[in-house]
Amino acid sequence: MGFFERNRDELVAKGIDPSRLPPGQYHTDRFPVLHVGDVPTYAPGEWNLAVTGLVDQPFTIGLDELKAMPSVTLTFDIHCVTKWSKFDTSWTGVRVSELFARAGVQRRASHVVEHAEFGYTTNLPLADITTEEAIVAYAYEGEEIEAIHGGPVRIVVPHLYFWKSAKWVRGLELCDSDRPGFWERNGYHMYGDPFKEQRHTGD
Ligand SMILES: Nc1nc2c(c(=O)[nH]1)N[C@H]1C(S)=C(S)[C@@H](COP(=O)(O)O)O[C@H]1N2
Ligand SMILES: [Mo]
Repeated sequence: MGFFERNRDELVAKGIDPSRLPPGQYHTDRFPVLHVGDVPTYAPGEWNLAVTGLVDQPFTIGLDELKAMPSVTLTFDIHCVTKWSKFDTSWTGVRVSELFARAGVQRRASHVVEHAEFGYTTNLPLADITTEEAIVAYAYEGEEIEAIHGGPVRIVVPHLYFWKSAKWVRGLELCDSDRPGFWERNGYHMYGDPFKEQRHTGD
């Protein structure tokens, strides 16, 4: 029996529904760290997030103001395209839809580009970043997010591969077309549904 089958059997043995594991993935209890480039550090008060593009009122929000907004704590399974999945991760933050409501999304906006530190970007349809589960997260398991995992603030969009969840997010740009981000220009899928194994362009 191969690694992936054994890994799936482990889930069953633990009483966890194996259908939570997308095809071609294995589960791990570890929390791997994955990114290109450096981990940024911020002086207190330095981090902020800009909501721009096809909105009526573009704005920039700091960390204190973000934390003062209505928050949710939600538990998700996350799936990285490099084949690890981690179950029951808990994140606290503000729904992206709350931020967009404040900005007033224009009718022709159809997609969003997440802009992160050092030029990392990723794209997704507006509908996918405005679900009940898509959040601008500032806590992981009740604690501040560690810098290596995207702290102080990252996006979490759990239903897509985890590269769609920008760490160190600094901007959300509303667009009227689907513009490929960093990995999408480098061969990854424009949408990235883990249950359809949309890893690469053309999958
Ligand atoms: N800014 C930024 N965000 C990023 C990445 C990156 O390289 N830079 N990598 C993505 C990928 S491929 C994954 S799997 C997750 C990894 O998050 P983690 O390191 O907290 O596990 O971050 C995503 N967000
Ligand atoms: Mo990833």
